[in-house]
Amino acid sequence: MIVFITGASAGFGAEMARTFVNHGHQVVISGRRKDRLDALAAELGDLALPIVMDVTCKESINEALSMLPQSWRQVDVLINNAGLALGTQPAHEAPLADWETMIATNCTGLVTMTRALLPAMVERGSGLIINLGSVAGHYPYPGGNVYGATKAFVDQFTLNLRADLAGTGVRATNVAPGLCGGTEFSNVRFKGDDAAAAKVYEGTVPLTAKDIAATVFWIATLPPHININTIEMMPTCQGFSPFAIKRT
Ligand code: NDP
Ligand code: 8X3
Repeated sequence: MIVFITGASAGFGAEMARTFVNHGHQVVISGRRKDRLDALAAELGDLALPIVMDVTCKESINEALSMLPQSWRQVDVLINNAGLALGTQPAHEAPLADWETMIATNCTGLVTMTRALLPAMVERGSGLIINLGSVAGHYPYPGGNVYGATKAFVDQFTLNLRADLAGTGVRATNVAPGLCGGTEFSNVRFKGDDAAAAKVYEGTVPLTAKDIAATVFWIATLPPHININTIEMMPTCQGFSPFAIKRT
């Protein structure tokens, strides 16, 4: 298989790349940080192709895709993993620029990549789009405002893809994890405040990038007649809270 992963320079994406390459698949590893991609490519060898690309920039996506060598063009699996949360402030205090960046990355970037690679999949009658959603798209929490909304978009976009792709042989899946440690997610969310980031996982046994990679690999290697629509996963230590009621 040829697998195209966005956001492979860290976290889930890097671990997915390792998993697919270890099983003999070709993997395009993309992201903005060239040094990270080059280091991962050096680790993984010829089955990994590093491509510098910013999903928030249509021109960057088009340029990256146009640079793919002929033997890498027939992408079987697109994993729209690049994404981020910025901040945990309440909606009335959050910087608008953070909201714009989350929407540009988690929504616009994801649909731009999908629109670019989907027609060839439909033409061939096979292919798989795996989108990284989140439990934040299923349940509200304070400070989750736009991040959660972008992931709810991922949820519905994936289901609507399924509706349009019926009968084409092309599959689509939303993978929605909960608390997952060992990635740069919280370091990015807290804008480099690594102490605040570490606190998120204190006293927990969170999911790991390996758990997510194993799940994604399982989905991608199912027989072609099976489509996982949505898979939501949490660490056992994570649960739900009662409704918050502010009493006078
Ligand atoms: P990381 O921060 O570790 O990795 C994010 C990846 O996305 C990096 O490789 C980064 O690469 C890339 N990325 C960010 N912005 C862009 C951009 N504009 N263009 C291209 N690549 C970009 O996070 P995780 O691995 O934890 O998260 C991966 C996905 O999973 C995200 O969509 C996240 O929302 C989702 N998720 C994470 C959870 C968690 O708890 N960790 C739980 C649920 C969902 P670079 O900076 O080099 O561009
Ligand atoms: C990441 C999970 O709960 O931090 O999508 O929003 S959470």
